[in-house]
Amino acid sequence: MLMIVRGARLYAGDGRVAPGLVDVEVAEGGHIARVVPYDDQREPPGTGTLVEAHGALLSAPFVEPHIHLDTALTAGEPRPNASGTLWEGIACWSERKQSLTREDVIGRATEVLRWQAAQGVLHVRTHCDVTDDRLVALDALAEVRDRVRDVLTLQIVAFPQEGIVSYPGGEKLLREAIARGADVVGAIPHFEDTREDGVASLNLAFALAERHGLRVDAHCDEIDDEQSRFVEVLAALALRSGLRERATASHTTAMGSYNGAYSYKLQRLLARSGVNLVANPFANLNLQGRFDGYPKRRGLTQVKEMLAAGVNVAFGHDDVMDPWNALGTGNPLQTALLGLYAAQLTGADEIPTAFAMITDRAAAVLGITEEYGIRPGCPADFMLLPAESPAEAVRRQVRPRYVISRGRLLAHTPDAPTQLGWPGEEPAEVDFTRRTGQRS
Ligand code: 17E
Ligand code: FE2
Repeated sequence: MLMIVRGARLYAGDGRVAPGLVDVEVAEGGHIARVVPYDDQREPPGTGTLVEAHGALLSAPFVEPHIHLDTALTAGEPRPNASGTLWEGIACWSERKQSLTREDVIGRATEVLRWQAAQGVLHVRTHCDVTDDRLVALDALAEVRDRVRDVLTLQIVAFPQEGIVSYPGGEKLLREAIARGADVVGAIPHFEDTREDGVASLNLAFALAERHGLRVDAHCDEIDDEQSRFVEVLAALALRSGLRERATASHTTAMGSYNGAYSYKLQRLLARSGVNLVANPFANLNLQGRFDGYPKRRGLTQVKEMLAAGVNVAFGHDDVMDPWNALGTGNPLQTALLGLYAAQLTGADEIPTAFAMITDRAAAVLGITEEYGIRPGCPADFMLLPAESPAEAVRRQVRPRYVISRGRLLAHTPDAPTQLGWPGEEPAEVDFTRRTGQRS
């Protein structure tokens, strides 16, 4: 045995926790051998690392379904995004793109992946701008993907930031990016010059994905225009091509402006099509509503409604210190907390769903459901969170105590208790898990 974790609470997916405590045994090869009920009388196996969980929450790792590693850590270069719009962000990036080098991209992307791995993220889908004649970022990220292969999985989306049809040479660059090893085909229909160009760009993206056996993930309707309706085109193409849950619509913020009658039609279509949605609350609370007076729109997709309609929805971080968000840490628990407030997923039964949206629901976006989870035969990728439930992990924004990748300890964050010298009391450790009224 390589490792045995004793006495953990098991996150069972879909926001739920399995009853009782479990022991998880990791075989020499780095995969999960057994998951059995915890028995404090049982002798631990003589070999392997013994981890006493003391009831901590054991979960498959966080999954980042949407980030831009090529643009990360470039905020303010060559100038800040003063208006805070998506459009000025794209303009700033277009300038910064001119000075990209392989080392520059590898350095920044690797740094953010280190942050994410330390915070329990072991599966990442990054978008990569391919509207660049040299495809510098694409080649660099492909190199990063190879370098990190033994600890985390990285999917690269060929993302045509400045368009496929409207950008000169856009289609050729997209094809070239696929030839050079992109995993997923991207698009940005709302940024194309005309509605027809937008539709044509989606047709192209799906045709390429079908031909090369790839997935599709489009930045789609990221605009406060209630007439931006490319998500229906994407869903129809997903249905007719058979790509279905292999297709994802990211952002879809225009949905926050659709009328009730159209929203109903769309909920039905999206559910039938099997497509995934990814909401990025940091970016879109920041970027949307910038052309509104008051009342000012929130610029988020219909998270609650689409979940209720049976659509898979996940939360992504999108940016870490780049032209679209000057902040960002890559920590999915922050994404989940912000997202659940933005989408008003604040009911007691909805808060655990926000945890699912950064774990199993995000894994479904990446299409890694077979190898993702705490089951015999799965790679031993997991984390131990110092929390009794998914809702507690989100509420207290805990850092994983241990991050295990392929049965190997990847990151360790010791608990850091706070001592409080409250008037009239001896200095004592603060228990942030205490419910109101429990103090004697
Ligand atoms: N590019 C884009 O089109 N939209 C975004 N939210 C980001 C980059 C981050
Ligand atoms: Fe994005």
